Amino acid sequence: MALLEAGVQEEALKAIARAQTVVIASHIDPDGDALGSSLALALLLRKLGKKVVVYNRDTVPYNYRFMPGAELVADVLPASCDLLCLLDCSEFARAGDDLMSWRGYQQSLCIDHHLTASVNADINLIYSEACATGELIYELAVILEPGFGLDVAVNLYTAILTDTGSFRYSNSTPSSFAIAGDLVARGVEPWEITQQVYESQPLERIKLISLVLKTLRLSDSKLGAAVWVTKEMFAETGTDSEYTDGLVNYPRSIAGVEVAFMAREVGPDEYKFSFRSRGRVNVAALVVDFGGGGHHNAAGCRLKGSLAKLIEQFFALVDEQCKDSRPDD
Ligand SMILES: [Mn+2]
Repeated sequence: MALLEAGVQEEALKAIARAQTVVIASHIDPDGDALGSSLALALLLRKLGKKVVVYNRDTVPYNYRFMPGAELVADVLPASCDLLCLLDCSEFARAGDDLMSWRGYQQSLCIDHHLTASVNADINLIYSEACATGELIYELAVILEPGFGLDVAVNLYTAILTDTGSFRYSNSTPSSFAIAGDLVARGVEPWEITQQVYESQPLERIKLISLVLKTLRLSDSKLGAAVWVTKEMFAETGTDSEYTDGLVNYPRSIAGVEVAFMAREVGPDEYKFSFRSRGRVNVAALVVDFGGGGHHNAAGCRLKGSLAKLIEQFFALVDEQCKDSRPDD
């Protein structure tokens, strides 16, 4: 496939071929793509006889524990390795403080598809047109081991399924469907994966959703919508942040809403904001001034301050941005 620039891909393949010991790391609060691309690459490299450590600061969320190799994910870094592969994020800081300060690698390779990627690994295989990092790993997989098995296929399918919102988002390209088709041909059962990822919700999550939906607020123009989740809500329902995945899609799904966000309390007067756009507003650009990043339709940032004031500030920004862009821009 011609998706990747041959030069960088070749460089990446050479680095992988040279390495005997590999650490695969990904961003904190891992999603289906972070885990799917990490585990797919790990299983491929193990098959090639390499020693692989899969690192993540955080634990695997309940709905991704079925993924083949999920038990490999650990929050411990080895003393050293030949190659560090940083997947689904381009900044070492996104993988947590421990990874950021770790210097135990000879060479670093970043494989990512985020828009606001700042390039800082030795080799940077970054392609923002890819629907998921899993798509870039697939491109490597068909070269590294053309006959790769169901374990790798399930991970890549989950990566692409989740990052395309089950093939509903605008990043679902002919290539996403072609790769998914190939993975299904290799034995992936779409309904099996759907049930694991989306239809295995603990009752506690539904209770949390009912609390979060009660916080719903709309901006003056009704083009922006916000919800929030507090530590108190987690305590009341016996949940934690891993139960909030996808919650921000509820306010975005309201007719007329262009941008929705969810604020999650992470410390005293400190919040993590997840933004979702319907397409008119580039939310990656919206959060960049606040030290955040992401994609056109999905981005995030972390801020300190009064929640009410932060929400007002973002509502004002959203209303202004929507005023500036006509629906068919
Ligand atoms: Mn991704």
